[in-house]
Amino acid sequence: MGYTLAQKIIKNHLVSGEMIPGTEISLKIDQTLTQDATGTMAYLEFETMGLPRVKTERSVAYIDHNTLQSGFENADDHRYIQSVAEKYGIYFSRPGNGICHQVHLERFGKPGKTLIGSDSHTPTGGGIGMLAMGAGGLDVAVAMGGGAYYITCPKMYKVELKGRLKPFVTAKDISLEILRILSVKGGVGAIIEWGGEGIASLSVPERATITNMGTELGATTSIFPSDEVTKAFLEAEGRGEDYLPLSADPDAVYDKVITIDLDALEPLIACPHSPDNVVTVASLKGTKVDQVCIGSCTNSSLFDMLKVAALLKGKTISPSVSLSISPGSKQVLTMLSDCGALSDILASGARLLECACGPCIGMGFSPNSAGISLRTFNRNFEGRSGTADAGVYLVSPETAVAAALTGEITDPRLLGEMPTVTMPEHFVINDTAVIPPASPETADSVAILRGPNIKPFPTAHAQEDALSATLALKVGDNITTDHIMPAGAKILPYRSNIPHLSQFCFGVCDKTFPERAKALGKSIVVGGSNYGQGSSREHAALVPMYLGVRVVIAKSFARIHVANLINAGIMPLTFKNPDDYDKLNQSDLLTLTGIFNGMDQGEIVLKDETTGESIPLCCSFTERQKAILKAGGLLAYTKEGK
Ligand code: MIC
Ligand code: SF4
Repeated sequence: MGYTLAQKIIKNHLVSGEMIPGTEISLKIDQTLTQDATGTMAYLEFETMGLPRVKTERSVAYIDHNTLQSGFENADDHRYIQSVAEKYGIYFSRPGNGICHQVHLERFGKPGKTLIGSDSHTPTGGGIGMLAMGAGGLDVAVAMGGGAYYITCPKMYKVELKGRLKPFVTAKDISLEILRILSVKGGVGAIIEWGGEGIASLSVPERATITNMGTELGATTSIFPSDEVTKAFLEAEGRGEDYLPLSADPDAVYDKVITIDLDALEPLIACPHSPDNVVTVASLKGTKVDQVCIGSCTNSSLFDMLKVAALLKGKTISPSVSLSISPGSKQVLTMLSDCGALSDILASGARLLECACGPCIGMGFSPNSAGISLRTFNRNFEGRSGTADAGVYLVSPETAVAAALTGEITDPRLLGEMPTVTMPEHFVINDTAVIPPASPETADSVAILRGPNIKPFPTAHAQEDALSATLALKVGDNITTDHIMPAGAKILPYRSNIPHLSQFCFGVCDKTFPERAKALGKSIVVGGSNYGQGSSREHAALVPMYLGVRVVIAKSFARIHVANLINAGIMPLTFKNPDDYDKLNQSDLLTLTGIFNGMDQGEIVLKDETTGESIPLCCSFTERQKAILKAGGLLAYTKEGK
C-alpha cells in the first residue's frame, strides 16, 4: 500500500509512535514561526527552558498582528521579541514586512519540511508541499528547543479537483465550497490533501488560499503536491534550490475522497457568524454593504492584488462603501507599486493599510455599528471585527471588488470581462526587513529588553485525584477562541499580561464570568461540540487557568485548543453520551472522584451534587498527557526534566 503525500513527510519526521490514525505520534520539527500576539508568551516560555539557542533549521519571529501602537505595550513587545530573536538564533521579520504566513511562503517555506507556528493559519505553507501546522505557543517553544511536536495521527482525506475555474470564480470559492460540504468541524482529526487534474491550473498563491482556509475545517493541516507550479514559484522567489518534487503514491489510500467540479463552481459567500455558513453570492444580491476589506493571510498575494487593481482600474468605488486594502507583504506592496497597479487601487477611492493582519483581528478598521462588512478574510466570528453587532461576510477578492463598486452584494460575474493578469517571472527580492540573529559567539552579550507590561506567567494547578467545583459557565456548540479570549485593538496589547486579559475572558458569551470564576476559586466550564475552534492562542487556556478553571467538559474539542488546555494543566473531558450535556446546569456543584484511576480506565463518572445525576465522561489520555496534567501543565512537566 502506498503513502499519501502527508504520510511521506510524517514518516520522514516520525520521532515516536506509529502512523495509525487516532494514536499519538511525535514529529521532528524543521522550522517554526511565531507572530507577535502569541509570540511574546511563546518566547517567555522558551526563556524558562534555559537553552542557549534554538535547535531548528529555521525559526522566524514575525510582527504582524499588534502593529497598532496606541501606547507603549505593543512597541515594548516588538522590542522584547526582537531581542530574544537576536539572542537565541531566530530571524526577526520587522513590523511592516508582512503577514507571517505570506512572508514565510515567499521567503522561507520549503517543500517536504515540517513547520509549526503559533498561529492557526500556519497550514498556508501546505501550498508549497510543507507539512505545516498551527500549535500553541508552548508547543512551538518546545520545538524551538529541539523537542518533538506531539499530535494525534490524523486520518487522510483527499479532495479531487476536476476541470478548471471559470472567470470570477476563485480559489476562495473552492475554500468556501469545501467548508459548505464539510462544515467547521468536518476536518477535525484529518489532513486534507488536494489533488486531481484541476490543481495544475492553480498557482501557489491560490493553493495557499486553500490550505490557509483549511484551518476553518478544523483540519490538522492541508497540503498540495510540490510540482512544476511550486518550482516556478520558488524560482520566481530566487529559491529554485529549495524545490523538491513531492506527491502521493498512486495507490495511496484515503479515509474519505471528495470531488469538486471546478467548472460547476459559482462565486460563494460565508454569512455571519461562521465560515461554513455558505451560500451563493447571487442569492444575496442587493444586500447593502458598508465596508469592504481586501487582504489577510488568505487573500493578500500579488496575484490577488493585481486582480483587484485590474478590476478597480478607471472606476470609482460606491460613496457608501469604505474599502481597505492590506497587501500581504512588503514584497507584494513593492511590486504593486512598481508596476503602477497601486495607483489604480488608490485612484478608485480605496484606503491603503499597512502590510499586516489589521482589520482581520480587529486591529483597527472596525465596521460602523450594525455595519455589513465584506472581507476576503478567513473568519467571521461574532465580535471579531471589533464591532459587536457587525455582520461580517467572507468572500473572494473579485466579489469584494464587485461590492465595493456597487455598494451592495453583487455577483462579480456581472462586472463584465475578467481582465487578464500576468504574473512576473521574478519577484522583487529585498530582505532588508528581516534581521538575522547574532552569531553564537556574540549572542551572550545580547540583552533581553523587557517592558513593564510583561507580567509573570501564571502557574497551573497540578490535577488532583478528586475535584469538587461549581459549573461556572455553560456554553453551546462551536465556541471559538474569540469567544473564550477575545482579541481586537483594545485587548491584544495585553497578551503578555494574563491578569489584565482575564477581565475579558468569555466576554462575548457572559461578561460576568471573570468575576464569578475568580470568586469561586476553582470551577468547571461546559461546552458543546467543537469547543475551542479557531485560533491557536494559548491564552484561551492560560486565562481560564488563571481564573481557576480546572476542567472543561464538552461534546468534542478542536485540535489545537485541546492541546493548549492540557499544556495549561486544565483537564479536557468529553461526554460519553452527548445528550448528557442537557443534564448539566450552570451553577451546579460537580464532583469528580478517583480521577487518576479514571485516567487509566479512560472513563470517569461525574456526580452532579445539585441534581443527583451521575454522568459518564471519557477521560482518555496518553501517558504523556496524564503526566502533564498531574505535573500542572507542560511547563512544569518540562521543568521536571521529562
Ligand atoms: C487569528 O486569526 O485568530 C489569529 C489572531 O491569527 C490567531 C492567533 C492569535 O490569537 O494570536 C490564530 O489564528 O492562531
Ligand atoms: Fe492575521 Fe487574520 Fe491571518 Fe490570523 S487570520 S494570521 S489575524 S491575517
